[in-house]
Amino acid sequence: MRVRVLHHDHCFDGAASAAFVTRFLQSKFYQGAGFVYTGLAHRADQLFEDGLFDGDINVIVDFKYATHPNLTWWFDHHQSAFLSAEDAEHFRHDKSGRKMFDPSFRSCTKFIAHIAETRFGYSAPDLDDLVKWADIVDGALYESAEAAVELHEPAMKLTLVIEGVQGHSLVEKIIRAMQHQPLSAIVADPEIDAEYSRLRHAHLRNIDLIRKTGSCDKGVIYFDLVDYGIEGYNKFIPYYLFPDSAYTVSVSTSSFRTKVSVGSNPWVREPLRHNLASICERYGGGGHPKVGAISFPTGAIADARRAAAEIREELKN
Ligand SMILES: [Mn+2]
Repeated sequence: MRVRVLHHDHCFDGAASAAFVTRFLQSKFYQGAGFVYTGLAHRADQLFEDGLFDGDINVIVDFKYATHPNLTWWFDHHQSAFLSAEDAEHFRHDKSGRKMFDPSFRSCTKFIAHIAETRFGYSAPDLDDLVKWADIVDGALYESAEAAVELHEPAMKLTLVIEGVQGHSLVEKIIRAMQHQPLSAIVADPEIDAEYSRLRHAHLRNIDLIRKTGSCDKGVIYFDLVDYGIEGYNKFIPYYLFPDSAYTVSVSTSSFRTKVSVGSNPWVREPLRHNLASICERYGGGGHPKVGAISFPTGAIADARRAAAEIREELKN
């Protein structure tokens, strides 16, 4: 038997969710099954191709709902979990008891751990540290912007690798390692350590680049990385550089999308006035109340910049 796990790609919580759900399903439902992993990214065109659901069992974690009849399990915690009102309606009529959604959880990993324990009597104490760090990383619960940017903890090093590495094979290696190894052992793996060293240089360069291209007006940071061909950057760099800011809006582009990223400063004291997922949803994007994004086709840079400019103005109020 083959279990296909579709997870949010290049995301620590997405990888940790895939690792945790594997342990849970292997132990409680599918002993001896082979688990295979596919990373999913938000993009402007079709999100789910039919061929994705090719396992005997198909699981989505930390990513949008799919109405595909071959979808067996689904766990998500994004406010924007449904592509359409029809999808949300489809979910409400689900009778399987295996489609789970709770946007009040900061990480999907913790949500899966909670459901596994409370509904299925499954717990994995050796994964407590993994669950704890997924919550810190996805919930932005770092004590400071310095702690989020300076990469001392193994989980932060792994986050840099997972978010920055090209392709899926190293992410898959990490997902498999997360099921049985402590994070400190995973970062010590020579292949992962080599990628970390490479990406750390890029990270330091990104800090310089955002310092150079970024500006902050009325609490809103803005920068545009389109000309530099950089899509991925540690999302806390802007608050490290502009500690008095409340929001960030940025434009970047990669091989498969042009992206507007919208974030909020986790260390700001005043309550935030805007729901960023709702703002992004108006432009066809989504996310969480405190962080969201919009994907455009690669060539639609002018559209992306226009949306970014509008959102920037809206957030200044
Ligand atoms: Mn998540």
